[in-house]
Amino acid sequence: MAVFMEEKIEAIYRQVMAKNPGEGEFHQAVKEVLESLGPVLVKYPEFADKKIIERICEPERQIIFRVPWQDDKGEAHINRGFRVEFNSAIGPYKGGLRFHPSVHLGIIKFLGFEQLFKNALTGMPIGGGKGGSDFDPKGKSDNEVMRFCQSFMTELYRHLGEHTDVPAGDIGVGARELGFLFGQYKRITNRYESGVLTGKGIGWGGSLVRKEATGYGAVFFVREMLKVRKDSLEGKTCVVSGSGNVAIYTMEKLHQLGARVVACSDSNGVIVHDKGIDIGLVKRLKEVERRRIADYASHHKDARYVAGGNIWDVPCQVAMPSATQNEINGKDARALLKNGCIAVGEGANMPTTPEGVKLFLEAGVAFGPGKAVNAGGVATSALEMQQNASRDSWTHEFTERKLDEIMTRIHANTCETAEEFGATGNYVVGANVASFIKVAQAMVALGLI
Ligand code: NDP
Ligand code: 2IT
Repeated sequence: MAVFMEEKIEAIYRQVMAKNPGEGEFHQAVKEVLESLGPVLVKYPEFADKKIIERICEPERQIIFRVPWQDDKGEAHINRGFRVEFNSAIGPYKGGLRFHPSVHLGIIKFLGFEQLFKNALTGMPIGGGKGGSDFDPKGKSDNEVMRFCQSFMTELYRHLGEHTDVPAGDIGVGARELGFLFGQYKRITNRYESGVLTGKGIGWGGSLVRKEATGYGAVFFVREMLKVRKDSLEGKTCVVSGSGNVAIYTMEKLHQLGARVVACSDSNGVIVHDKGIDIGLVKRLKEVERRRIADYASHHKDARYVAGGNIWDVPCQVAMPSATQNEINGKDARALLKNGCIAVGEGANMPTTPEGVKLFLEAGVAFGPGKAVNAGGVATSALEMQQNASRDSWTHEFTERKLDEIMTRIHANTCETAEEFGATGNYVVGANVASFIKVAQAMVALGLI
């Protein structure tokens, strides 16, 4: 029976690859989830009868559109916009927008696929979607970014709505971009529909703690993984890749819990500061001045900048990849293990290659996959939607306590599910199985749609 199910799943995977050519990241994300599902189909044969896996791998709707805009010199540019509305079985489509030159349909589909499972894990009523553009905000003026965002929303607005599809930020989309996007949505629709976007500014419908939530939540998850092993973050040496939204607040919470972060990075290089990264300085350089991490070294003579360096060569006990997909390969995983790494918490989406994941699991380190570890961001987005719906605003303490409870619950759920399905300690299986069952049960209940 089990072997038959594995073969059935293998056939579905081959079909997904054939139907979605050239989308390597999407194939990778699908494969990782499908590999966990054999025992699920044995326990719930109706999921196979009703072709839930085949349906879950096919987005409900995919939107691709032209985004024309003018730069400050009056020259015209054309970018491509995407929104993939993956699954709305348990709530409106929810997920961020990524603006980065590497964006193409396959990237948005992998992110949307991950998102639908992540959102199910949060326990909140949110479906999965993702969007973005190959626009590069780096080096653009505020006015150029505004014109781009206005043009992007001029098409996207017709697909959105607080009960339909609710975007937020991701790489290259932060408070500035969300402001311009919300402004254009409000202007076109003539509605102050706060719940249509999350990650908004505090003065115009945003939630306290949303900015910090992904990073803080990721650290709460790692804290829980270490607790199971009768260990803690106190005194641990940590490395956090990236220096954007997720990385900054990961570093801040690690510091608050008594750990020492010795390195962070951007796509140009790595900063190593054995005394501990000066998080206030990173915030100022990246959030306010929009500078490169290289500039950190001119403020601290005892810090080292390695242009083009590999952050995973910096020895640490806890690694938190928080930049982008496939940033830890097999070689990096081996370097981390050799240097004594005992825990890996994925703040980014799919930052570890399949070979890297295999090595971490075989070595028995505490490995937390992105769809569980970084779910605090979207969970707090759902808390923002709750506040918008009730026209309320909660305190920082209250909201952070809720986030902590959600992350602690996700950890317990993934841990228990792994155990129930014969994979004790394997959070990859726990996260894939727990979230799949939740979405699949809703899809069965809603009929063949
Ligand atoms: P930001 O744009 O704020 O920061 C991204 C950081 O990662 C920057 O330091 C950037 O460096 C680096 N980076 C991005 N792309 C690459 C690349 N191709 N190679 C090397 N470094 C790169 O994004 P976020 O912090 O919001 O997102 C980081 C990760 O976390 C992404 O995987 C995202 O999907 C995930 N995530 C984000 C959530 C959120 O709420 N924001 C929620 C859950 C997950 P540089 O400036 O040089 O490009
Ligand atoms: O990957 C993610 O979970 C996000 N970028 C956040 C999504 C959201 O809707 O808050």
